[in-house]
Amino acid sequence: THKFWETQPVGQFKDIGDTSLPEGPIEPATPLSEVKQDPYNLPSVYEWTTCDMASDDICSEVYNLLRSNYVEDDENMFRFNYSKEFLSGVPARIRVRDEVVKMAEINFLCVHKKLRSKRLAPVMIKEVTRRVHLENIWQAAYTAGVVLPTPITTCQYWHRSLNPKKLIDVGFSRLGARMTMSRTIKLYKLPEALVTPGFRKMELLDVPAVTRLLRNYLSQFGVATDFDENDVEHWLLPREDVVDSYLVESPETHDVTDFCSFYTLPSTILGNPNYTTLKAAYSYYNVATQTSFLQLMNDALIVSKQKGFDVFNALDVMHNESFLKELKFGPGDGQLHYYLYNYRLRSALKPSELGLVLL
Ligand code: NHW
Ligand code: EN5
Repeated sequence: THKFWETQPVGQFKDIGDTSLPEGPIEPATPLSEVKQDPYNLPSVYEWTTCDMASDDICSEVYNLLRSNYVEDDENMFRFNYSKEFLSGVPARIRVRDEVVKMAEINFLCVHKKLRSKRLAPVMIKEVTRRVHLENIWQAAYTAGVVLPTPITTCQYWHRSLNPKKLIDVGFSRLGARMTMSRTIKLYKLPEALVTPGFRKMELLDVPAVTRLLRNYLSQFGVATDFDENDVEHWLLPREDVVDSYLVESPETHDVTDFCSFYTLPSTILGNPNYTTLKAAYSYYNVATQTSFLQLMNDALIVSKQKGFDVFNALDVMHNESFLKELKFGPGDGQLHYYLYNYRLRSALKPSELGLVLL
């Protein structure tokens, strides 16, 4: 049972399959004057602080909390180590079917390891909900590795080894049956040179063309980000050690025909004497119209290998299934569940019907 989540405006397990329930907001918006004006009570000795992420000292405190206490894999071998650039919150527009909804993207919920299982998380979630309501936003999107009431879809993580020797040394992957290290290294070897003519890094002047390409691509998915040019500039313009974006500019017409991107999310390797950091690239948004998806993503693998990533990760969202197996990705031991707060879908989506990637 879910004593907290049962009280929240989210799809409930008991309602799965009940097609009489309407699609859309579960609770209506209320006048802002009716939103609770003061913060929720915390157990004594605790107090709320609003983190000014523009302050280097405060940003470092948040970064250090997460570096030591944020998400680990099920065997506690790796812990996400998001860089400071990721630690800001911005509103988003997410389209559900034909409706574009203003939402908060909730991320980086974290309770210090020593303060776990004291029901602090429900208070934090209620407080962030209250603060989002005061911004006149009534829906949210979030992902988690745990099952909560109730996923709009459940995605599988896939992993493409770029540096198989290190991945095996640190326990991220294992030597396959009847495989030697040298055969494994050969299996995952990538060419030095890129394949696609006109493949280049995205630049500021590409924002309008990339926005058009992405908006057109994302329009086919049941739930998707509604990107405008400002969003594309913020989320997709290349930033060293944060996000990498590449596109294909037709050598003849100079049209931007294809796009691929990935973000940088290292993990701390816990308790290994030889290595401290696993450098991982995560597939972000990709669009192929003139180049085959396979060739486009193969070029993305080549550049990520050149940039020193150990592994390239992807979810089975959008059309990613079409390249995962052929490009030698293998399924991981983790899943990612997607959720909406205060918005009911009539039925769950397939991962391939989802056009949304949260960092
Ligand atoms: S998912 C990553 C979340 N963070 C981590 O996993 C870091 C390591 N773990 C921790 O820090 C990305 C703690 O274990 C946390 C729970 C804090 C996770 N989402 O305090 P208690 C995100 O950041 C429920 C939601 O005793 P704890 C997305 C759990 O089911 N709920 O546990 C965040 C139970 O409720 P139940 C989660 O271990 C989205 C209750 O918390 C959860 O000390 C947030 C237990 O609380 C999770 N990941 O702390 C929701 N994990 O009903 C946003 C556990 O089952 C909603 N729980 O009894 C939208 C808000 C905005 C709306 C605006 C309109
Ligand atoms: C919110 N934005 O479990 C995120 N990762 O598979 C919060 N496994 O890396 C939610 N256990 O399978 C995050 N190697 C939920 C995910 C939490 C982190 C997590 C998984 C995803 C992961 C790795 C390492 C497992 C270590 C032991 C994994 C196998 C790789 C292998 C490579 C060769 C081909 C087959 C697969």
